[in-house]
Amino acid sequence: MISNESTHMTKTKHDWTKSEILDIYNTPLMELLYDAATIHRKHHDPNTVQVSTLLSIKTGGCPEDCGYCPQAARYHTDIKGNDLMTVPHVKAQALRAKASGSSRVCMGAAWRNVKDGPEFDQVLEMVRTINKLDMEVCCTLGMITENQAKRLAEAGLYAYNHNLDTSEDYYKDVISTRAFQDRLDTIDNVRKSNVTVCSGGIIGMGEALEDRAGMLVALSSLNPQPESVPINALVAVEGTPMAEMEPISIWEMIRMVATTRIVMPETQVRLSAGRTEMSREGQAMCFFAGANSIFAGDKLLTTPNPDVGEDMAMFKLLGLTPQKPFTKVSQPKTLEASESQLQPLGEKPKWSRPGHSIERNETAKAKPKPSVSTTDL
Ligand code: SAM
Ligand code: DTB
Ligand code: SF4
Repeated sequence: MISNESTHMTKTKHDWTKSEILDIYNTPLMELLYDAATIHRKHHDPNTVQVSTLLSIKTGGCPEDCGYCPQAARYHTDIKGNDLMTVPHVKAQALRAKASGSSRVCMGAAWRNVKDGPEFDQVLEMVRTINKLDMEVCCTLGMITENQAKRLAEAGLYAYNHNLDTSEDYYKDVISTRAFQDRLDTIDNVRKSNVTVCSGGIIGMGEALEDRAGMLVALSSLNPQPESVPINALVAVEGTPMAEMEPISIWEMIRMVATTRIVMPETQVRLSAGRTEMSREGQAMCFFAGANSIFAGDKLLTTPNPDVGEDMAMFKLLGLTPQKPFTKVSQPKTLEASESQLQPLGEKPKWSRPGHSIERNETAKAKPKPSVSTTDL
């Protein structure tokens, strides 16, 4: 049982311990749901869900070794890569997303980090274009410096997504090409601008419950806590090191959402990747447990997501309404490139490259790409 003191607390707590979080996660389900729903109602309208559309503006060919990711060049997946999208293409996609009820466009690029130059300038123009459509704009472009975060802010960026992914301990078993601290540093750089922070992680990568709790310790200790926390279920993609992972059960997702809601009462908790495997009943329990955001559209970045019509039918059934843009934080102003106060610094930040060996990642890298059999032709 969560004490009354914490259930009715108004001041956000930043010093949750792993054992406190594990106790919450393992609370008998009916009590956990009741506690999470009570906290949810104190801070949010329980009938409103924020809807974001993902857009992969640069797909595949990434130099990193994230063990879950189909876009890492070193693994042999079926992803069709593409160069950076044009601004008119992005605008057309954003208009489609707006017409289908999304309040936010989240643009993802398969980059390790942002480099100053024409491609980043093009992304800044995408941000200006979408903000002028009166939609919230989010980017997830890998690691960024303070100057780059501030330039995105000037262009009108609403949120920057950079996930911690898992606990600091388990992180070493997932990625070797950058360290957990680099992620914290990027979040810190975003915080130095007035862009909101979106950071969460993935469950179902073979981590222990302690790792799920450890990730929530790290996220909830950020001050301020992230405005948005995506909880993804691993999408196990053929060719990645995690292709054979056992899928999580819906109960694990419900518990993870409820625990996130309790330790981060004000954040928007996003029921992210993995919804194609969830029933409407399962998703309804996640919304009851405090999830109040989803990705809509039939594709995440490279993998399938439920059809938007099906999602809207689910909303109708549950009496849920899509959240209007800029409900939580007001719309940023867009400065045109010609009015910018900030110059590209051409920095060469010292992001780390731990480079230790992760057996699962090495094995997936060494596997030959499955050749197309002649009988398939
Ligand atoms: N390259 C940038 C980066 O890594 O920060 C941005 C894009 S990256 C695809 C954004 C996030 O998507 C990752 O941090 C991870 O949490 C999530 N993600 C990637 N592949 C996934 C998968 N197979 N299942 C679930 N989530 C995934
Ligand atoms: C997040 O936490 N999940 C989204 C978004 N932020 C960028 C990405 C999910 C990607 C799932 C695998 C894919 O479609 O490639
Ligand atoms: Fe690259 Fe991002 Fe995928 Fe990692 S998660 S391999 S950085 S696209």
